[in-house]
Amino acid sequence: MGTGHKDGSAGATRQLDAVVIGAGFAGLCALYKFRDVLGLEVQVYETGNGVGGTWYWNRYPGARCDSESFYYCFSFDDDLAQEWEWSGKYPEQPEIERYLNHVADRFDLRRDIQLATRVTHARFDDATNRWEVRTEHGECVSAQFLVTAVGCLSAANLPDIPGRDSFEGELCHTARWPSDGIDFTGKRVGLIGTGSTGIQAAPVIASEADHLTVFQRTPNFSVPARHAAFAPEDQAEIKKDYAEIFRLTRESPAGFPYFPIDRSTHDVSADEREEILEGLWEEGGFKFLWGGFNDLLLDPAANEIASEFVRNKIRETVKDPETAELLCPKCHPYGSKRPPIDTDYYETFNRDNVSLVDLKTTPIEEITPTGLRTSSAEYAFDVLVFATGFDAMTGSLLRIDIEGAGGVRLADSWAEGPRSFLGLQVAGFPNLFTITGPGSPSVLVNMPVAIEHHVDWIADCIQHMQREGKTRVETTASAQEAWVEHVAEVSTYSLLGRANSWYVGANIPGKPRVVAPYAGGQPLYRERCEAVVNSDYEGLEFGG
Ligand code: NA7
Repeated sequence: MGTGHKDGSAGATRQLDAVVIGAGFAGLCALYKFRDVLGLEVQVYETGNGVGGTWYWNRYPGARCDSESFYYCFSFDDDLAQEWEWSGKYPEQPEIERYLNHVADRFDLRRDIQLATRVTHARFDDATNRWEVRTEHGECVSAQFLVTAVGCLSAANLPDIPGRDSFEGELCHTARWPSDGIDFTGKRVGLIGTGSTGIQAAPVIASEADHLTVFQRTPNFSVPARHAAFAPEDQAEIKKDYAEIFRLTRESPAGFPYFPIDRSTHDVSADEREEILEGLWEEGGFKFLWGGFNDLLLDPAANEIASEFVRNKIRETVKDPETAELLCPKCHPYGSKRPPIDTDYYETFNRDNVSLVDLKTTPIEEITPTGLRTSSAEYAFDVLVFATGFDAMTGSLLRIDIEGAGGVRLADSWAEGPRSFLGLQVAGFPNLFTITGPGSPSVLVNMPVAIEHHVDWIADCIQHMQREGKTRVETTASAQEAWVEHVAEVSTYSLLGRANSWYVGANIPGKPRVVAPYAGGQPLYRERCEAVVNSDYEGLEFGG
């Protein structure tokens, strides 16, 4: 750390109102709101060479959104919603990246976004109530507010498998995909990981490669997406209803323009149940989780019925019974890991050029210069694809060295797991706001909806400070403690804690096991956020 840093903000070249870290959905939305609505001077820093966040980085083959396009987008500007044309139900990565670039251009956001710039340090100065923010290029700026828009699934997890760096072919993590792609033609490809990403990528890679070997540690329950292109009349219909669609996304539990059906699995006969599940399977998408019954994530017996339905679909689809059985999840309830949706995933295992390796019985021992060795066999590959996920929820925040009041580091504050008030503020870190931070519904809600809510809440808080002439805002330790307890309690009512998933940090060796997102649903969460505002910000202390 240079002397400028030790001297507080003396080394800062610019005095800003806010620094926003990240230029994905959250960063773009925050810049628009803080700069163009609040009139603040804002600088956005983004590691990537382009805007888009998740949709800039995840350019692997088959990358698609799992939420439907017409509500996986911004609602803050009517004209934007009316003029953008989505091509179909589940857009592929390039289309969403184009949308976010369009947003950046349409609102003239680029002039305040510095690309290819990672924020490395942020230090709160108690004397000035300002953040000193440093980048990898050695720049230093001072800002009253630090707003993280770093994404919940941004810190790629590249497992430290022995011999990893000795591989002489092409090795790539799906979230760090080369911009000019990888040509799989005639190649032998190894794919590690069968989460949403591996499940989207496998069918596309298999259609191009000479041979694809999928290495599966935990099988997943996947439901068909049933992607379809929009006809012009679909677009017109959506646009006519946009106000109502966006209202529903704000009011429904998961940020979709639909409310879950209020019916228990046990309210209907076995035949009716089968018919309902069959209908949802045909319709495709996330609706399978909440469109038939209200208890799949609450009642293990109800969940087992839906789980077995999916297993039977896998057994019907995959011709080789041994492969089918390996693909059937048996150790976690459906939905306790983030449920993937797919296009021809299980069908892919009927291809002659695809094989499945079960890492539970034959774990990877090392990566070799020519491929990979498990406890039972050696495999030769030209390309190794890591679809091994992310250090979710906290990884992208903790990769920045954030030092709060009194020199306390965020990494130390969160050594036992993330702690926050509403997932928006952290005790001991004044003037820091975390968009979709741990402890907020975030990944359990359609992300753009969760993001817009947070950006609005933060903007209201900043306006409140401006009105009151305050320069410092901080959550109290007791408000944070109460929220952390509430988040933990709510999580016990759902089956979310029952799987070794990234929701609980179990995919990262040594990470404390905590259900990081708030599982109480959007309505309850928004009510709590609103109650804080209406009680003159009970739980926050203002100063300066
Ligand atoms: P996920 O859902 O975390 O999936 C990662 C996959 O990689 C999963 O199958 C893991 O097995 C597997 N994995 C992770 N580490 C290893 C090692 N060391 N060895 C073998 N296999 C491993 O990440 P995705 O990118 O698919 O999806 C992330 C989210 O993005 C998704 O949920 C959506 O919200 C969008 P495991 O299950 O841990 O046994």
